[in-house]
Amino acid sequence: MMTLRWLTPSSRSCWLLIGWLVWSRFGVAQTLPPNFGLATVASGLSTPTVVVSAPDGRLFITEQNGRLRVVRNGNLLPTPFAQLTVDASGERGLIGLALDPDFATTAYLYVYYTVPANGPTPPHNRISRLTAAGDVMLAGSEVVVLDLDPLSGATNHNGGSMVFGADRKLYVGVGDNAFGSNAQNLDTYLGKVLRINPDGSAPADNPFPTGSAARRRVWAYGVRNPYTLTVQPRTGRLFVNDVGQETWEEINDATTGGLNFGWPNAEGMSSNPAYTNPVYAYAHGGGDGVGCAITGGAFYSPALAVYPATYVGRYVYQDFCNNWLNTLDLSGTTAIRSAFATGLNGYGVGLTLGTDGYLYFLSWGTGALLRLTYTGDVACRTNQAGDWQTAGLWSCGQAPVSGVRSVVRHAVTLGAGPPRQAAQVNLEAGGKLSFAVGSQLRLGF
Ligand SMILES: [Ca+2]
Repeated sequence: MMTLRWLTPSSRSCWLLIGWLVWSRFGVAQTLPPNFGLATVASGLSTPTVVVSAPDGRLFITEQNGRLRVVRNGNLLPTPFAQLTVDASGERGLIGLALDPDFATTAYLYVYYTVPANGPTPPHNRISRLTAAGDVMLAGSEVVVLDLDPLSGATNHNGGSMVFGADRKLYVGVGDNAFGSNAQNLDTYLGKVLRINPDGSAPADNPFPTGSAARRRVWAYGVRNPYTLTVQPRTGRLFVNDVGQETWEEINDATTGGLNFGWPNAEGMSSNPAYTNPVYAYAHGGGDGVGCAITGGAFYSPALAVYPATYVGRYVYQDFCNNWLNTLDLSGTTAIRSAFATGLNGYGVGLTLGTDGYLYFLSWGTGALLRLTYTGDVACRTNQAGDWQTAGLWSCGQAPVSGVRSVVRHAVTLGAGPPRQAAQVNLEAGGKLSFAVGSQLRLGF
């Protein structure tokens, strides 16, 4: 087993974690809700760190060693998209990836990786922009966006997560480099969530618009190892999963700029009004709902839901050591946790929503890309306005027709006029029809 240092504060904890992992992998069966399962999409990855879904359906995967890989039509392409030169010691390496909001036209990708030491110059983390030429990087296309602080000898707490906000700014999670005091110092990038323009410059409307280069790019501070960031579709709310030290894993709402999340002076819930508490925190320990490191989170808010409606809108998150997925309902004032899956493949990271409506994550331990499958009802909805009998109208590629054995699980209202001339289909919230695989759908007229 490779190092677990990225997630563990001490060697003592490390051995405790290994104990949990052994217990988890060999003593606990995989449990998932009815009709859910795990499918291995790709294997043979080398310490995968992030998976991102492109609008064309491809999945881009970073490997810690600097390789960027592509999965197309369910196949891991043998030729890497790119091989970056990185320092991959400890938790360093190629550990972040975001696609340009206009990727379909710009072909820009943004990566976060550790530049190796160069003579007396220490290693540091870097954000660069790459340009795709099909399934490989356009040669010579790397443009450095931002170089972060020189790193100390500590190889852990590098963060690396990057997401574009609804404001088209790039948000970047940067770890504290294992020195907690960095997180409260606004004049270093370390221990922060940054907000930058895609060219690396500081937006004028950032919360600290004057001062040092770092200060002008700080969006949120007081974080330890903000391993993953997530933007909620439609609302644009920004959530930060901060890996904790000894006791708590945090999910923080960083939608508002300038917040201080307390590290290293507070962890988990604090009574100090200077610090913003997490919207949810879970304790360290063994079992479902507790763990050692929050390594992924994604809103299940797809264009096309392929899981049951009860999951739509939920925040799904994962723990590295205890191999579970839980969900949060964040729609109210208090986050409501629900159990979901336990005993999953080893050491999950990088939970993300695919454009196909499925959740994906990486098994850091086994080098696999996994898809959370659902084999119950399939979802079918209209993907454009038009005649309901046009097959291309329906996301499932199958025109619902009057017939037998039909199941309608969600009401649908057709526009006025004879069915064949119905020009508008109004769907319920969530816009979904569901019916059993292979059945035909009768619309009730
Ligand atoms: Ca905190």
